[in-house]
Amino acid sequence: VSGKGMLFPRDSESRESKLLDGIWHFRADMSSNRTQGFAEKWWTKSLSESGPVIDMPVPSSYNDVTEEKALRDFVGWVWYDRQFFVSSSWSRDKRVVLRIDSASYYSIVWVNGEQVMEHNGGHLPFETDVLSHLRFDRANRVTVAVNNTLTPTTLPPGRITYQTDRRRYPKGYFTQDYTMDFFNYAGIHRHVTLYTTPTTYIDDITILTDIAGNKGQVAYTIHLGGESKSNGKDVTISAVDATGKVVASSSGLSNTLVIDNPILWWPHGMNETVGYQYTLQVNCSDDIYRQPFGIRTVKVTENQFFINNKPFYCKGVGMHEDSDIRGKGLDYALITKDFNMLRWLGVNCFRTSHYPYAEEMMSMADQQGVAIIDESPGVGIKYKDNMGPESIKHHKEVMSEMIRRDKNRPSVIMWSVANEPASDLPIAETYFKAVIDHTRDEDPAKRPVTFITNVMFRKEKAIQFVDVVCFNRYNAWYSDPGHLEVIGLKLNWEMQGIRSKRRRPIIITEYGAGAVSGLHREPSFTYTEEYQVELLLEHHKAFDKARQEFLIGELVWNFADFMTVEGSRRVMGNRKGILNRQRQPKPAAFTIRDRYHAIATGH
Ligand code: BDP
Repeated sequence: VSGKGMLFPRDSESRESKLLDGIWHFRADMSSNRTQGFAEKWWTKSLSESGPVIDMPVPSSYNDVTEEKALRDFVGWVWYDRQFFVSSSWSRDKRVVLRIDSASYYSIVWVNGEQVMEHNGGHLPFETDVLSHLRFDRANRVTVAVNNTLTPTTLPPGRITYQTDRRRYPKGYFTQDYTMDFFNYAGIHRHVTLYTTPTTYIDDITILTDIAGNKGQVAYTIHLGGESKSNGKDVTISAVDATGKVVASSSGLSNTLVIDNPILWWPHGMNETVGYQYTLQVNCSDDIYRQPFGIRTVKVTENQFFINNKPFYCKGVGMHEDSDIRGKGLDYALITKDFNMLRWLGVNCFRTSHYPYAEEMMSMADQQGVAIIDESPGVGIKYKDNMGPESIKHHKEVMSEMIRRDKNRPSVIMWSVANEPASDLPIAETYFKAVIDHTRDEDPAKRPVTFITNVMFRKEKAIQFVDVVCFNRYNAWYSDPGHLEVIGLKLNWEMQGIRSKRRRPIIITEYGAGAVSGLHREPSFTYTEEYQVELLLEHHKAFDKARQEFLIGELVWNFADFMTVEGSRRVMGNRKGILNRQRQPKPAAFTIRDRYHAIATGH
């Protein structure tokens, strides 16, 4: 992995890109130990020469595109390859970078039979300069091997269990066990891109904004990559507004621009302007890069969350990257529909439960003024062996990668390092102190940091480190199912308890009930559409009381139904969506919509 930066590939006068999306050749290594591909060196020739291949779309999860159960539930190495050409104009005075925006989870990449990259972890990009491996006079081949096996030290963690009792289990019977509640979709989930930069190039840009009176302060730092020993004298910077007008300019690798009477970045519903962004145009002798940014501040006190010094109340949803056929594969139609539904619902905030989402989604949030609690893939950290030194090291690396990718985004108002870990275990104290401290150190903007707990406050060992307490609770669903009358009592008791332990604002990051579209019963009953509505309404009463004091947000679980592992607890996936998996509303969507449109924020 080259350089320090991970700027999103953007074309400019000095940069060109080529998407390698499309139909690739694909083979899952079905050998019993899943290592035939390595023994036979499948990367040395095209996959179609070393055995049978099938068509596989990129980007997409591979699980749901065929009729094979063995592939849907596959655990181990799968292999992808394709050919591509590069124009000879790319052979001179350039870097040619190969970038994969997300492959789940462990990837090795070869170009023309030479290994160029290895990356541990899904949901985050990795890239390297491949120029020296390219051929300009004939076809090139890129081969990607991806392994979805979860181990105690991956994020998310999991483990493989072998059933050895031959009297009861067939030979070779094993399962991939994990505690996270979503299907372990795998494959090349986002774009594969080749892009050029000059040899001396803009490697990284960091932008920090502040507001002083009627001035917006924009502090920037540029990191250049490549041979040149440039001291930055040839670097010029301009801040451009949405109409294309230059509003401030400067030079050098780091400096502060001042914008008079700036238009601030606001989430939806707090101001007439929403999601306003400027562009920082960076020119160095050969390279040009345009980085969008928003001017806004974020601050947390004992009871409140402020954006631009106005109190912010999060009207939110928990989400998933999940849909029919493509699983977790990036899809422009899907994310555009999702943002249209978010606006229709009146949502001003979501959590990237339970992993970093595609940059295309993050950019839509920046533009549309949707605030984001940016969550890492730290989900399912349930056992002691998920919290040892090796896990801490990996979790820190993942946080660094996330921050490197998302640090300039105005939509990101807080980092979440994990969802529902076993934060009652003694080891959790060391673990979360290390990961949370590291996250604070790494974020140049020093955003608030949290993790989401579901542990009872009395047993909680890690909320002492968070800036905002976020908790998930399924009153009248997992506990006391059918008993809506307990919701208010239990929530109040619990929030008071949390406050006595950690005096910070609270966000309820999950609450909800499963409802299968079309199931009805009067009086209501669990899993009917009526029950879901009644459960939400009962929560809202309790929220409205706490909102006067320290409750700064509510996120209903979930935006839409999503796929989970096969099992007796789930009816073809998790049905807590207020939309079904095809993004059509259940009655609960109207309940949330009425509420979110009625709650004014920031005025
Ligand atoms: C919480 C998890 C979430 C699940 C949800 C549920 O954070 O991922 O989907 O419960 O059970 O424990 O619906």
